[in-house]
Amino acid sequence: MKLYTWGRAPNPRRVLIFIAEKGIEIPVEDTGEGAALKGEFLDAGPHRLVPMLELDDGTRIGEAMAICRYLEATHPEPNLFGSTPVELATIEMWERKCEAEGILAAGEAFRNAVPFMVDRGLPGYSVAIPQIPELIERGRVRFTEFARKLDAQLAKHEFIAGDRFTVADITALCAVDFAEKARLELPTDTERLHAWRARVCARPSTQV
Ligand SMILES: N[C@@H](CCC(=O)N[C@@H](CS)C(=O)NCC(=O)O)C(=O)O
Repeated sequence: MKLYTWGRAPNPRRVLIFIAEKGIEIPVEDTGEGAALKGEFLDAGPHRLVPMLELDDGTRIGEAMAICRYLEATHPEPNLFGSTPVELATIEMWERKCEAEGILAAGEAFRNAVPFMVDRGLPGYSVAIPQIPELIERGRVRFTEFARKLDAQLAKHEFIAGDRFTVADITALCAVDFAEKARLELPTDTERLHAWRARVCARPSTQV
């Protein structure tokens, strides 16, 4: 088994933290080459994206959450996706929000701004996708809304999807840390979110 990653890119990091929480050993290959993924990795398909988990029989599983679900099924403890029906649904809801409103908002601000992402406005394409400078500000607005939503949720619970650490916290942390690279700041008045970040960053798994 092998996990393909790319430096500290946020989506592979979701899986790396998940693996560390589970205490699983999986060989990692960094597919980065300069500012892009290596050609031979892209040619092997099918998605032109990392993370990608390759099983011993050659099966390739893409999408961070698909990989994490596979690993949750093969290594059930500690549970990170929920146990009861309501917990499973709540964690899924928050994890999806953290990807859609957090990681993608930060990505919008990042990919449309940095020079090395010229013509790579969206990941995973073999054709040029031009940057759209207007999306930088939209990403900032979306990310700020997201931060306020998490802060309000943290008034009710210690963690994003309830009172224990789950995969939703992993995606939320990767979004918040990635936003920093996109020069998006957490609003100063989101004290609960700042405190949660410090709590989660103290976990050894998040040091990747
Ligand atoms: N929804 C996908 C997103 C994967 C993704 O966007 N990966 C980025 C790295 S964070 C990538 O492969 N980028 C390649 C590129 O920019 O060429 C997932 O959850 O795995």
